[in-house]
Amino acid sequence: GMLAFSSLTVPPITLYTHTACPFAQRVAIALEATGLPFSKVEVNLYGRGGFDKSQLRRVESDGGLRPKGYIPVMAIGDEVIRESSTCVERVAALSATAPGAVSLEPEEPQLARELIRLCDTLPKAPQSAALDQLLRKADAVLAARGEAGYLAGSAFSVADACLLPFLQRVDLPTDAAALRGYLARAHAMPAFSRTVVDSWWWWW
Ligand SMILES: N[C@@H](CCC(=O)N[C@@H](CS)C(=O)NCC(=O)O)C(=O)O
Repeated sequence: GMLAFSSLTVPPITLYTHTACPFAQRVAIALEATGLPFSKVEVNLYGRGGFDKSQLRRVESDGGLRPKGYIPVMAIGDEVIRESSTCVERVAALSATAPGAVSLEPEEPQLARELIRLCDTLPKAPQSAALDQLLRKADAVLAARGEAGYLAGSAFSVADACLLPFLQRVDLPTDAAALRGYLARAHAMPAFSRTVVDSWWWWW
């Protein structure tokens, strides 16, 4: 029936993005890590011409959303969604059922949710008590897992996809050895390194 069919096929995925945006980068990392095929549309956020905000707003309204003109926006066939952590969760749900996809579902969902929430509520500043708390927490979690662990278990998950763009942009505490080791390992992973560019926006 329809259900069996839809769980075996994933409609075309398009990510409306900008290389410099940490939120869009979350979704790009998640998609890369699953191995699901997707295409990217680079949005000309602050100018006119090319695929600019007016076109992005049209994608949003065609998908039944009140247009905001923010990236990331993700289309899965006719379904249009936004908010980076929601998009990453949706990619994880797809990854759990699509044949051949690498699953991004976390082994420790509660911890994943907590880390993502801490990251989503960071103040827009390069340094803050909240950021320090997140970095300490991530370092402690990774230290307890040993050399090969990830943020929410022994495998790469939604938590890694959501936190890495931010971990990449901040100064890590000198004594956060586990976190530093983790970031070095992440840079060696194509799913992350493909999304890392020379010049990026650090604010959020
Ligand atoms: N809460 C949103 C934040 C997305 C966001 O802030 N995107 C920025 C780029 S990094 C944007 O599209 N800004 C458009 C603008 O400032 O007009 C999410 O998680 O997706």
